[in-house]
Amino acid sequence: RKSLKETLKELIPERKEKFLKLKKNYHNVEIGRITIGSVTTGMRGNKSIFWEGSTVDPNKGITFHGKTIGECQQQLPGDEFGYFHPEAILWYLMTKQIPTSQQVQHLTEELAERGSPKNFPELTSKIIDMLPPDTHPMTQLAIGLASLSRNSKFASNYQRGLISKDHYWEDTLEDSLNLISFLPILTAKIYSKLVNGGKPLGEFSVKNDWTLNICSLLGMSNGVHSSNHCNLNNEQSKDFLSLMRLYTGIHVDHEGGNVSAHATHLVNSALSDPYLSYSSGIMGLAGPLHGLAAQEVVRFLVEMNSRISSPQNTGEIEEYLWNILNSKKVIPGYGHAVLRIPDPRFTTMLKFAQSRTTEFENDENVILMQKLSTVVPDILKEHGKCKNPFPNVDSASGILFHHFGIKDLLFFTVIFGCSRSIGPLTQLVWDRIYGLPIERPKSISLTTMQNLCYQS
Ligand code: FAM
Repeated sequence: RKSLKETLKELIPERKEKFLKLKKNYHNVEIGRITIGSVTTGMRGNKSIFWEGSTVDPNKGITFHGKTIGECQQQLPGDEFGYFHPEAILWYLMTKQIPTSQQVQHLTEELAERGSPKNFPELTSKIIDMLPPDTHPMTQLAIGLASLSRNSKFASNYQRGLISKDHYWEDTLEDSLNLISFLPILTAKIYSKLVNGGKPLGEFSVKNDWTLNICSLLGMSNGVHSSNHCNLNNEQSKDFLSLMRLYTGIHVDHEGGNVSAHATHLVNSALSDPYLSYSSGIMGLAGPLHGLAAQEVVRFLVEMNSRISSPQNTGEIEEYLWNILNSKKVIPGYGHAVLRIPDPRFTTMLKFAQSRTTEFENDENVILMQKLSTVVPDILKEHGKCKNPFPNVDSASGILFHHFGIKDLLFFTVIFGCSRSIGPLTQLVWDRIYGLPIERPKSISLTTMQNLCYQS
C-alpha cells in the first residue's frame, strides 16, 4: 500500500534526470518566435510556460497526459456512471500513471482525514465568519486560502531554515494535499454564509469521498453520512453527486497559460507557499473573462428567458443576441483564447443533461442553454470578431447546478475553484521537484517596440 508521496518518490529520479539533461544540454534549442504581436495580444500561443499535466489543442481540446476526457472516463476509477473521481485524476496528473481503485480509495481516505473538521484551521473559519456577508464568494475563497498560509509547512520550514532545495517538493505536496482537502469545508462555509446566514447546511464525514463531502456540506446530498437538510429526492441527489463528480473531474486543469494556472505557477516561483499561490490563482479565476463567466452565463440565461416568449423562439433569441453584441458586450460562455471547436468539457456537460431528459425537459433555462449552442455560433460568425464562436466550458455547467437548487449566481465560480486546485497544485509539486527558478520574463516598452519596427 504505497501512498501518493511514496509513489512519487520512486518516479522522481528518472524524470528529474530527463529534465536536467534538457536544461543542461539543449538550452539554445528554439521553441517559437516572439513578435510584436505576442506582446500586444496577451502572449497568445507563446510556448513559454512549463506544464506537465495537460495540453489544450485548438482542434481537439483538453488532454490530460495525452488522454481525452472520454479516455479518462474509460480508464480512471470512477463511479457507476463512468464519472472518474477527482482523487483519481489527482493521482494521474501527479504521477502520469493510471491509479488502481485501491490507490484511489487510499488517497480518498487520506484527503478525508486531512480535511476533516478537527483538522480545519479555526482561524480560517473565524476569518470567513467575520467577512461582511456581501463579500463576493470568490473574494472570500481567496481570503480563506490566503489565511491558510499560516498553516503552511513549506513556509514554516523555509523560514526556520529546515528544508533544502531538494526537499521543497515534499512540503509543497503536503501543503497542496491539505489545501485540496480543506476545500469542501471552506466552500461550504462560504455557501452557508451566502444562503443560510452562516449556519451549516450539511455534514462532513471521513467516510465520504471529496465530492460527496462537497455535496453533503452544501446540503445537497441525502445519502448516508450526509446532510439532512437536502431538498432533493433520492434520484436527484444521486444526479447532483454525479454532476459534481463530472464537473470537478473535468475542470481540474487546462494547461498552464490560463490566468488561474499561470498566476498560481508564477507566484509559487517566488517560493510563496501553495496557499498564497493558489489564492492568487483564485483571484484570477474571479475575472469575468475567465472563471467568473460561469456566473455570468447563468445571469445571462435567466435574464434572457425573462425577456423572450419561449426558449425555442429563434427570432427573439437572435434579436436579443444582436442587441448585446451591438452594445459592445460579450456573450458569456462563448469564445476561447485557444480552442477553435466547441469545448469538449461543454459537450461532456451537455451529454450529462441529455442523458437525463426527464429531469431537465421542463427546465426552460436548460432548454435555452441547449438552444443557444445552436444559435450563437452563427451569430458570432456573422458578427465576425471572435476567433472561436463556439460554447466554452462555462456555457452549460452553472445552469445545471442552478437546476438542482444552487441558485446563488455568485457561488458558481467557487465550485470551479475547488476543481481547478488539482492541476495547478500538481504542477507546483513538479516545479519544485525540477527546481524551476523564479519567473522573470523581460518587459518591453512602446518606444523599444517602435525602435525595433521602424529601424528594421
Ligand atoms: N462575444 C462577443 N465578442 C467576443 C466574444 C464573445 N463571446 N469572444 C470574443 N469576442 C471578441 C473579443 O472581445 C475581441 O473583441 P475586440 O477585438 O473588440 O477586443 C474579439 O472578439 C477577438 O477576441 P478573440 O481573439 O476571439 O478572443 P480572446 O482570445 O481575446 O478572448 C475570451 C477569449 C474567452 C476572453 C473571449 O472569447 C470572451 O470574452 N468570451 C466571453 C467570456 C467567457 O465566456 N469567458 C470564459 C472563458 C472560459 F473558457 C474560461 O476561462 N473559464
